Amino acid sequence: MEILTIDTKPIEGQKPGTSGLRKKTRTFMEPHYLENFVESIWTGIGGVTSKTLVLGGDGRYFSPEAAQVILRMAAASGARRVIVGQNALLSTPAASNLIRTRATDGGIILSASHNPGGIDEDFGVKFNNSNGGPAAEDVTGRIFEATKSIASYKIAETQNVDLSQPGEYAMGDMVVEVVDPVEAYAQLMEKLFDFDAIRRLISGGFTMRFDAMHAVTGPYAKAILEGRLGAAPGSVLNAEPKPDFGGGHPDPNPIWAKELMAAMNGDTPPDFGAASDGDGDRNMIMGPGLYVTPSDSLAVLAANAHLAPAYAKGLAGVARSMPTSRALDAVAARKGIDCYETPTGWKFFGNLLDDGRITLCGEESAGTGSDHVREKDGLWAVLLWLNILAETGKGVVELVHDHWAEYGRNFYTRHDFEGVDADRATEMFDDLRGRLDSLAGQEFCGRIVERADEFSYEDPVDGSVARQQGLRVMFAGGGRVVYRLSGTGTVGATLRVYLEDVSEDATAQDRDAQEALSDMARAAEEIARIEHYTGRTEPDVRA
Ligand code: VG1
Ligand code: CO
Repeated sequence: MEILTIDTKPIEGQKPGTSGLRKKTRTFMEPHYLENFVESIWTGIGGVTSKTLVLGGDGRYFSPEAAQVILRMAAASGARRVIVGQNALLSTPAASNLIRTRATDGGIILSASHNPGGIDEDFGVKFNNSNGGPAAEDVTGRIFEATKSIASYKIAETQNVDLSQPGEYAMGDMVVEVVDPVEAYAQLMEKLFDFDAIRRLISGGFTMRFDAMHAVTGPYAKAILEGRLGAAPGSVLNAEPKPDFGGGHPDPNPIWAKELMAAMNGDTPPDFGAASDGDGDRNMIMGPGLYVTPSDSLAVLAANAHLAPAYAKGLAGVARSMPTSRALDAVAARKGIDCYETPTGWKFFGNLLDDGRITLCGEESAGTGSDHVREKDGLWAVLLWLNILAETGKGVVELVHDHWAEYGRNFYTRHDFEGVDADRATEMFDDLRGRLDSLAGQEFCGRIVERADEFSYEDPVDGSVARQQGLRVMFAGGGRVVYRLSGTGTVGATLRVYLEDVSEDATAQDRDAQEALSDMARAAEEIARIEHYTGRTEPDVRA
């Protein structure tokens, strides 16, 4: 095996965002683009010599080729072993689990998550630490610095490794270990939850539909829901992972999970509906005729997690990303446990989980997880829901309505304005940032602003500080508007406007969230002048 040293030059824009580096697939396919970034990862983590890594991803277009490049670069730089999911497939939580249980030095995940796949769509590369979680900001910062000064990279000249069969293969001195992507993950789930109780629920006639959206969770859901738990064959839809996700957005929300929405809102809906995203870390939960917002789902899970064996002792604490609704805070207050508020992105939960401060955490963007891995975990959330339904004997709708009756209801929605002009979006933020201090006391659409600020976060474990994590406007009476720019998009800028209002009105249960938040949406427009800066009057997505 010959090791080549290839001369290269820095490529602009290789700055990891909310969750790794995401770009158009064609950008990743340009000469040296992937190689520069991978070599910079090696630099950012202090080299890979003698290290063991995990490698896998959501199977999107260009993944097989990228996996071979990464293997050849790992071998060239002296890695000891790389554990790869069969056909380079691993869901993000399964990768996190392998990184942890095999005591490795970290891993590389090939995914752009919920973004579409294909040669004209998106690709992504993310490095996770030895704790199984996304690299923290100091590491991504070092990786980015390395991309700006790279002059060469090392790559082995050798045959591709056959990744289609489990087994061990040699690449020079490095071992490539190809593993079944599902097995270890399924075993972990079986340890956390009461599979017998869920099996009894299902054999008693409880029906479900899980939409894998042609993405990575298909094989996991088939093996666990249909295989181990006995859900009827065909309960898992779109179960075969495809490089272009069947041409859809593998994003589990009411807009993109159309088939599931139709089934759950139809005449004979199953008892439970769920979906996951491209890389299997997000979840969407539905009951007959009811979409459970991710923020509500997080709160319901926190309130009831003790019904599952893994959490029977209770939760050490909980956390949510700042824009996530404060429904979780009400549960934490009742339980007398800490509730942390972190910036958007799973990397900020890592220290809290490692330090034992929290057991459960989540984001409004359909991510929920616990200390079992260091990523959000779509199927885990589905199984925890099923475990809770089995224990309580309640249906989804009843459980959610009971929750609102007990804790109050937080109306919540996120409005996304996609592909807006990045410079104009920055101007909008600069303008609003400059006016934050003057907003208190002003009235917008009948609401009085109590306080407004820009969120920054000091990590209580290592003291690191993350600034400029979203502009917040808090109203008297508990309403809130948050503005953020996405760090995962690949075209222009995506403006996210998060709207929340609190209701203690028990009759609010049937109220539509969009309608309940319509004056908040108008206030959000008035405060930030969204139309003036972006030209948009309507969001592209109301999640
Ligand atoms: C989005 C979500 C964020 C999530 C991130 C990665 O980030 O808002 O909550 O952690 O995607 O999720 P942004 O910066 O676009 O708002 V995934 O499923 O892409 O790994
Ligand atoms: Co994802």
